[in-house]
Amino acid sequence: MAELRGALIGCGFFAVNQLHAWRDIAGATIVAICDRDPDRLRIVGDQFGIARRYTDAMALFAGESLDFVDIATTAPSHRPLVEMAAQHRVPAICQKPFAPTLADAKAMVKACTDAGVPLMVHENFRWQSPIQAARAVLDSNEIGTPFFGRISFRSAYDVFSGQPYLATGKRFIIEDLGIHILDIARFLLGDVSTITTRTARINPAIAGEDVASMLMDHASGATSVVDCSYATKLAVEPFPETMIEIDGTDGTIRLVQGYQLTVTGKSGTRVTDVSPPLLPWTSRPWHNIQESVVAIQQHWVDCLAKRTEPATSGADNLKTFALVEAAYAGAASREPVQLDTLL
Ligand code: NAD
Ligand code: 89V
Repeated sequence: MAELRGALIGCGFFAVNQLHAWRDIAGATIVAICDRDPDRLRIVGDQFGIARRYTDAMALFAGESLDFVDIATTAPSHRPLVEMAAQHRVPAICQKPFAPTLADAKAMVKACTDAGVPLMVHENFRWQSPIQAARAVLDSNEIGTPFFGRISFRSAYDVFSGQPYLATGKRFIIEDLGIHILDIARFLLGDVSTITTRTARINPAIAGEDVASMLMDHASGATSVVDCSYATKLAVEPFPETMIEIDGTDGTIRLVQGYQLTVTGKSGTRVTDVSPPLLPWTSRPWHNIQESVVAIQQHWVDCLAKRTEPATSGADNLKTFALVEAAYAGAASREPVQLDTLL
């Protein structure tokens, strides 16, 4: 198959990982980049040797013949850029959080469906190799049917120096990080019917909540707890590891700090090191996230080639995004929220 021609919009903090990953992926090349900030455009264009550069996305779509676009801007620009891609019949990847509101996200899915173009949300955490390893254990039926899960991300890592906008929004941890952890809960235990949420702001220097505790009922009958914190000072900083506990009818899964996976099941107990590999361009502690970027982008290329729906398609991600909206609504009301009222 001919190499796919892609363009990347938004050359900021995280896009650098996406561009490194595109270089590692067979079947696709980034032929043009766009950023409204000329300095970011120059720095990133020079770093990756990409000569075709645009400060305006409309000019990019008009000037290039593209097989896909990779939108790596922050949420306020996602809807106009995805709708622009749909108008030009260009398949689109859109970074998380999908949109500022669920109504925007639904409109984006509709625009792409109506135009007949694939849409994938760059929801990469479920593609981390330790998370994939936990999923593989569930698929093997080693622990039987899961009835309880705890998916946990607790840290005191300074995310604000790399992403200063995270300190200023009214919403913080659920919208930015919790969205990943909620998606992992869906990935491992299936869709959710009800969520109950409590939040807190511990760091007085930020505007949003930095602690969130969520209790969920899954359609399968399983119960899960998703807990996230950026106010948790530990002896050894675990960022950006997600810890997992799953109890099943025939055993248990425990993914603990240091990427150690213990499975107790039908064939006894097995401890495996599921550390993500350190690729030439990745660095600790981010390598766990960085490697998942390669995996999700390769998945996108494979899906385009096979004409199959990506695992984190726009339609799929509405269910994760709805959990975010439901969590904020439930934190405000202190009442459980039914997901079917939102979808
Ligand atoms: P950033 O602010 O560093 O970069 C965004 C870039 O987009 C900026 O350079 C800005 O000038 C450009 N931009 C914004 N609107 C534009 C428009 N309409 N046209 C052209 N350029 C535009 O932000 P970031 O930290 O790189 O985050 C980008 C997105 O990635 C966010 O949605 C964030 O949540 C997400 N993110 C995801 C992960 C992950 O693991 N999936 C990790 C970090 C950040
Ligand atoms: O993945 C993210 O969206 C990042 C971080 C892991 C730092 O929260 O913002």
